[in-house]
Amino acid sequence: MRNGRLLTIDGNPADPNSQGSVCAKGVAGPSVLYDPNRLLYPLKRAGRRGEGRWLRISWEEAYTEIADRLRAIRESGRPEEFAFQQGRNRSTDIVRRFLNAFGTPSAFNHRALCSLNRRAAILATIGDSDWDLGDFENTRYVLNFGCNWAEAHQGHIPVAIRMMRARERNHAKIVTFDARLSNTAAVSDEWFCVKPGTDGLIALAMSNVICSERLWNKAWFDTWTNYSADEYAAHVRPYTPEMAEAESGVPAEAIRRVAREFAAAAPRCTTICNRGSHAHRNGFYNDRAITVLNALVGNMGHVGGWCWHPLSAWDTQALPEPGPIPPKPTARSLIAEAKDWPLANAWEGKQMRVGEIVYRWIKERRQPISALMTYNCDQAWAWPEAGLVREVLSDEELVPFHVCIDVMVSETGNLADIVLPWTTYLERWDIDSRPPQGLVDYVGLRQPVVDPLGESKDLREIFPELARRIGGGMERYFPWRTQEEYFEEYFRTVPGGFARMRANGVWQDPAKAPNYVPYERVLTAGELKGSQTDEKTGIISKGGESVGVRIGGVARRGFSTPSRKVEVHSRFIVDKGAEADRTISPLPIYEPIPGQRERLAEGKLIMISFKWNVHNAHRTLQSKWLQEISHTNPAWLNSATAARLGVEEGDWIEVTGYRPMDEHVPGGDGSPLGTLRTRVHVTEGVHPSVIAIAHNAGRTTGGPVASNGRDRTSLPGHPPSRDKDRERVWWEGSLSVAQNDIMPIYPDPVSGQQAYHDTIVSVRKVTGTG
Ligand SMILES: Nc1nc2c(c(=O)[nH]1)N[C@H]1C(S)=C(S)[C@@H](COP(=O)(O)OP(=O)(O)OC[C@H]3O[C@@H](n4cnc5c(=O)[nH]c(N)nc54)[C@H](O)[C@@H]3O)O[C@H]1N2
Ligand SMILES: Nc1nc2c(c(=O)[nH]1)N[C@H]1C(S)=C(S)[C@@H](COP(=O)(O)OP(=O)(O)OC[C@H]3O[C@@H](n4cnc5c(=O)[nH]c(N)nc54)[C@H](O)[C@@H]3O)O[C@H]1N2
Ligand SMILES: [Mo]
Repeated sequence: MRNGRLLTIDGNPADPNSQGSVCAKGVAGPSVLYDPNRLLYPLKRAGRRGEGRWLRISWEEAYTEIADRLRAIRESGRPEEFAFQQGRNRSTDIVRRFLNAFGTPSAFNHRALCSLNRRAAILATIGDSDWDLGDFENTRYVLNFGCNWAEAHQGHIPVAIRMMRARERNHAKIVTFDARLSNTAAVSDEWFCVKPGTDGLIALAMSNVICSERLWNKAWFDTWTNYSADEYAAHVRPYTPEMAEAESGVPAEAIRRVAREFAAAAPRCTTICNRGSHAHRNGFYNDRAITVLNALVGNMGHVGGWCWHPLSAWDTQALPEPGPIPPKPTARSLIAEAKDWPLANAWEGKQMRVGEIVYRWIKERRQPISALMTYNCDQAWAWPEAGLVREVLSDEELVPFHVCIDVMVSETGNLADIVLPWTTYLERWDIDSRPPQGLVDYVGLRQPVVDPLGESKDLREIFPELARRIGGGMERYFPWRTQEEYFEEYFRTVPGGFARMRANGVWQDPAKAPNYVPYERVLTAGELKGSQTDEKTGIISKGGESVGVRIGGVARRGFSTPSRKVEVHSRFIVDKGAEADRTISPLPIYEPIPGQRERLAEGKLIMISFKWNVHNAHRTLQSKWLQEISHTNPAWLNSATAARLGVEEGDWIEVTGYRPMDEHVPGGDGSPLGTLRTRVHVTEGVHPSVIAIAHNAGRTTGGPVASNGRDRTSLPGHPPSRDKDRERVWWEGSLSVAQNDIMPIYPDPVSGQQAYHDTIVSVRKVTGTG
């Protein structure tokens, strides 16, 4: 800081995850904070929705109007008609408190747009967590299926630094499967270019090699999974490396060799996967197959192996939420329950929703919505069929009242009735911690480094005020006079309390050990008291709940699955499927994407998407520092494909997206969805059946920096910008396309995960410019 102004940002060395490292997006924080297009005052729509005409209003006016609207809904006895739409955020405690106090279950999130399949696959298999945390720091071999950890991944820098240490210190080998030469593939020892949607098949073929060559850890598999290694060997026998080669394009010999290397490094080897493997129509099974590959070599929970932690954030038992806790809503929400997708909400406490169907279902009037509040989410831009989202948000009958809380005018905010200016993460408080990469949980405090600019406010101020004004008992759940008071109470069990948190920013209990082989833990006499053991299965239960499993006469904790073992075979998912009339395979299988082969044969391509290292989805596109580095997203085409289409570097093309041809998908009739015009980047670094378009470009709002000069509006009542850089947007007019306008809503029928990388498109050369 200098003279009260933030100049730059460093990492906190006390943070056990980042250990003091930040990425480009972190360093660029000041350019987000001082973005001249930031929202600083509440705005009310003046013209039609989406017309872009606004009136500056006072917080008093905003609060009054919102509270009156919400109070009427609450008092009508249909609290579910107030829906809340959130994206990735660190304020979940206060959001949950407000929605529960209000009594609405209509809490929509972005899970299915993001990581649902990976979570569901892990939950089905080990039960203990929905998040794998490979022990990269200590590993010798990493098998990466479609994760771009050097640029993206939810583990961000904490994963990347450990990967690089593994290479330098342990001479770890990193093998990456990606449909495109990502920067992760570039820093790997080997890159295999896969046809999209085939990672699960490659994992099954590797399993086949490991079984048939007996490279497995048979003793571990037979002890700790609910299926025998011999049975699994029989199950994977049809998935030969030759079959995997024919489907994926990865040579059978390479599949054999990598499988052998992976098994030889066990237990200090691990897989990592992400949206590349799971954001597919068959993604649940892909990630199941990848997860079970770890069980085959017996690396689960071991040093340098495939690990996890039961807590993906702070320890809520050691740090209980302060104050009076509102009860869970009793009202029901058809849209939130999304019962057509049996695994979305199958696990207690891991409600995942199916975000991509929300606006389609509102349009179909499956459930009336009287008021919508959007927060930290830009579904009108970042979600599939973004045009449909915009259509629904524009319709005052379908969405009679829309309040958007954001730091800048987004495509979503543009379609609101009231926009509330939110503080950036540099001006607000949050309790925060991430899945612990070091396998020991911790808690962090985000604290303001500067006073909120303009009249921007955080949710932690907005919600208590709204609760008081809505009244009817809601207010009693918000007894704190200041945010400091709330956190004072939150951190009372931390030695040194809030003062220590303010000084260090983070706390980790030194008595806690890394979560290695948690399943082996021997149950204490106290834990066993009053328990029963099932003779046949060895499952130990107490008061109707399973608490452990007897292995060779010893009572151990096991896994938190119904069998207390790794569920290679899952009856649970079969039963869940049956409830929704869906057939789910109990074992990992390979399911080709319906219709894909036929449409590729017609010359069509598969459109995939990816993220750049210097941008975070939508929320960094107004950073002038980051936009200067990356502001465009031409379509990557393999040189052979480009030759076939008769296009060269820089040529213009028209890309038409089609809906899936899939009876299990809403609207799955194969019809064209929309067309965009873009330019071509010809490269060897992409699969010949693929067209790859980066996610991080294509804004039409947010000012000249974010929109490459398309949006030059100034916000009413906002001070004119004194930032001269606004006139130096040298990338003005650069190509930037919104890919999601031609991407269909495509939920995996099993889980609801949006299939981001299965869009069928046709490509046509056009002359002239876009
Ligand atoms: N084509 C394509 N689409 C994708 C993806 C993809 O890879 N390809 N990825 C998907 C995934 S994984 C996800 S999780 C979703 C994410 O989609 P969203 O959850 O909608 O996330 P963002 O696009 O980041 O939008 C979040 C909003 O938060 C605001 N915001 C919040 N905090 C801050 C802050 O402190 N500073 C700034 N500047 N803005 C803030 C931004 O203005 C923005 O309007 O998108 C999905 N959409
Ligand atoms: N810099 C940056 N970091 C981020 C984010 C961001 O926006 N920017 N967003 C955060 C969020 S919300 C998320 S969910 C994570 C996502 O983190 P990742 O999942 O690691 O990243 P993505 O770019 O979504 O997709 C990963 C890769 O999948 C590849 N791919 C596509 N189809 C296939 C396939 O069938 N097989 C294989 N093997 N590869 C395929 C793409 O080319 C891409 O390189 O990143 C987080 N971190
Ligand atoms: Mo995500």
